[in-house]
Amino acid sequence: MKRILSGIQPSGALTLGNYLGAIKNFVTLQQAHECLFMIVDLHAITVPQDRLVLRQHIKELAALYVACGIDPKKAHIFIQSEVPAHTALSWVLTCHASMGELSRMTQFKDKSAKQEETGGHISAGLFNYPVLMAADVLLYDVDLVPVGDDQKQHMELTRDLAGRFNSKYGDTFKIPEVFIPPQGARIMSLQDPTKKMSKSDENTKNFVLLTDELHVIQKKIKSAVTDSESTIGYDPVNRPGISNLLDIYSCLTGETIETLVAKYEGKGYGDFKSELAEVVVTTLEPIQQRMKDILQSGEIDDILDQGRDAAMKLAFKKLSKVNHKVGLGRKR
Ligand code: ATP
Ligand code: LTN
Repeated sequence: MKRILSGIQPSGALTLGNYLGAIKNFVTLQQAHECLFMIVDLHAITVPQDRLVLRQHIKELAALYVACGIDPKKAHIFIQSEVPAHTALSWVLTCHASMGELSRMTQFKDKSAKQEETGGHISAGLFNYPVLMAADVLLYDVDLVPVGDDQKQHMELTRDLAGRFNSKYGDTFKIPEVFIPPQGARIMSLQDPTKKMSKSDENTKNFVLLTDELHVIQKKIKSAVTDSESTIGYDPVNRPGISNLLDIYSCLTGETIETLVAKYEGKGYGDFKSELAEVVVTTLEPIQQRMKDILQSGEIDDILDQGRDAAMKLAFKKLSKVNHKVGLGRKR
């Protein structure tokens, strides 16, 4: 049985992009694999966070995992900061990563530019972000890491660091494969379909949040940017708006793009968007209801305790091996 691990930052309510690019695949993968799903709060603090809001987001993300269909009996759900081995391994890996390779990370370039624009400082944590992500993965002998398209470069770095460590100290880390879903890996912004849908976007019309009120979801989908043509067609380069909406529709219903294009032949954007809005609402309504129930029931703390204990055992073993290989501490 293969081992799968992934994580999401509790940096805000999740978008439809996070759902289609990540969580939906986690739910499928848990059926046949051993899974670990994290709430990566240490990654979230690489940019400023309000402490009370962060705490709230951590709990909500845990509840959302379960509400979306992750079964705590099949998968371990845990909070990254509750397993200290993540930061410990991250330090050792930091000492094996180069400034040059970390400077080339496009997410660092984008996020640091954004911090600069808004007058915020650029933390060293933001620079080291990908090394912490590598530690998250390498602690657990993971086979497969399901992520959206934007995390490809970080996963390449993870593989490089693992390979480098193995050749210096002998076989220590399993080199993980990355799983980018064939569809839904890059859901685009609703108002600017040339950039990815992101939960930290200032313009709330650019994304649908999984927790948005249903009438707000309807409105956001109906006012999504398309183009001046009048047919429903798929051409991501020349017609990114309608193509993005077709991707969302297809991911949610399982109908192929060709089927959808045929289904809407002779119909206009108005009909298409209304029906897509209905599809999104039908998917999200039960998730929202389950999330409320889970938060009210208080069951999430037990789930997170169990997840932490299971993760801690695995992680401690790997960390001890690494420390020994590097020559840290004492020999007993
Ligand atoms: P932020 O905007 O705060 O940096 P994010 O949503 O880009 O956050 P995460 O919350 O860490 O980043 O992402 C969790 C998962 O969702 C990752 O696997 C990421 O690749 C995926 N993801 C994020 N945005 C999209 C998107 N627009 N389309 C598909 N997958 C996405
Ligand atoms: N950087 C990732 C979140 C993340 C992650 C991980 C994903 C942190 N650690 C380990 C997979 C495996 C992102 O999606 N922004």
